[in-house]
Amino acid sequence: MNKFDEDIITALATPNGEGAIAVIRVSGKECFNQIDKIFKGKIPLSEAKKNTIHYGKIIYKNEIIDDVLVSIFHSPNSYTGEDSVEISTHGNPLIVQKIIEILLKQNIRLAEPGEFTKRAFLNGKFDLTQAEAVADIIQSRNDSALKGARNQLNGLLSAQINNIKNSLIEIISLLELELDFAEEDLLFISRNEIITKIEKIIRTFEVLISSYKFGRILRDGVNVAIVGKPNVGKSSLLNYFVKENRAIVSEIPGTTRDVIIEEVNIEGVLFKFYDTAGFRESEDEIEILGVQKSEKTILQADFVLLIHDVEQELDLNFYNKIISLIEENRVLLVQNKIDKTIKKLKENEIGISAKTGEGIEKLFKVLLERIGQTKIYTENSLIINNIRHLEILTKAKNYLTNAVKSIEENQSQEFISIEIRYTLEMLDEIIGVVTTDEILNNIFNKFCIGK
Ligand SMILES: Nc1nc2c(ncn2[C@@H]2O[C@H](COP(=O)(O)OP(=O)(O)OP(=O)(O)O)[C@@H](O)[C@H]2O)c(=O)[nH]1
Ligand SMILES: [Mg+2]
Repeated sequence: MNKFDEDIITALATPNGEGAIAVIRVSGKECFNQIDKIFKGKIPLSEAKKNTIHYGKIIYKNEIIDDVLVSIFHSPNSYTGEDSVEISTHGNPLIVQKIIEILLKQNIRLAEPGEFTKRAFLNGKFDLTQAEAVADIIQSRNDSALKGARNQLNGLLSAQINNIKNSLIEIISLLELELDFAEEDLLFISRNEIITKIEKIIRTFEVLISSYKFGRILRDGVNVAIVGKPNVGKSSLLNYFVKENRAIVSEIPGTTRDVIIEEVNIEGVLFKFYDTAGFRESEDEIEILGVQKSEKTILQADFVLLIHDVEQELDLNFYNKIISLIEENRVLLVQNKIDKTIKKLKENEIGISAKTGEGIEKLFKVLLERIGQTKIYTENSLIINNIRHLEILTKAKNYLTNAVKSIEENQSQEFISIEIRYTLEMLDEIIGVVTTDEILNNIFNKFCIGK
């Protein structure tokens, strides 16, 4: 099973700190023997029935360290695919530290970040996209991101990639058969048929590639800057979103000086709202710094809510200054304080009151529409959120586009099949049929220790 090394590794699998229980993981060939040196239960773990749980004590140099429950998993029926043990201790960091120190004296070493999952991948428990999904599952902070990660762990992306691989392999084998009959000038597959098939695959790639933006937003949240002139109600709006007095609100212009960030979950999508200092010329050094920060926040935002006091005239210079910082279609002009006026808004204008909450549902609706495709991407559709996948799929798409070009230019089959071969290499890289240490390290270093 251990294709890559024979070390036994260990790490704390639960969060550091006090808790009801802590779980220490150990994995590696015949790790039961090593644990038996410090575990005293009814029977030695190495003689116990496969995949069972045992009560006992961790004893080292005659000192009882803790009463523990030990679960044993025999290869291949474990997370890593190797022989593994999970020791559940009382959730005291001191106990955990002691037990790990003792384990390290038993020819066991500390696991690197993601090493358990890396071993699971190398032992064929799942492919690379699924291993990556494990990290996403742990880190998902909203429903949609979690669903996406679950789909990926369930192998939705791998299945899609494997389907595409199969149809490309079919095309290639027919093309290469032609080589054997080169003298007879036979075509085993019509060029038009290849083009139709390849173009269908290119479209699949395009859908996946264009899902990235949405996928990233699902995972990391949408950054929305709340900006405007002083006193228009930016902080009031932030407070309304989070339903508490998070930012100071006052009738004095120039109240907010720093950027205040709050996360809000709207229909399963994570939004990060940035309340900023109001834009105006100021002599006050701190306020000037605040305005500079506001500008920076706009540059990094996915969207800008440009808040305007409905009772005031729109300052076009100011509006143009804001949209010079970010594309216009990422700016939403929001008329605030509509509770104070009987003024009729134009049909496409968004009117709200940060005081009464009027219009805010509509604002959310527009925001969700703007981040887009909420309707196109339904629960089970495949969304990529991983830059590695994005880059590989983009390359794969280019190779296939070249393949189509070769056909259209009537080039011989070698030129077509080489592009298809390159595409296949790309697909293998996604699911991890071929990997390098560098790729693996990049992926697994982002995991936490113990996973
Ligand atoms: N009637 C009414 N008053 C509002 C509304 N929103 C904000 N206000 C009032 O407008 C004043 C300014 O509100 P803030 O939320 O502090 O405005 P701001 O844009 O954060 O101001 P700065 O931080 O100074 O840039 C306060 O007195 C609020 O109570 C609203 O929708 N209706
Ligand atoms: Mg404010």
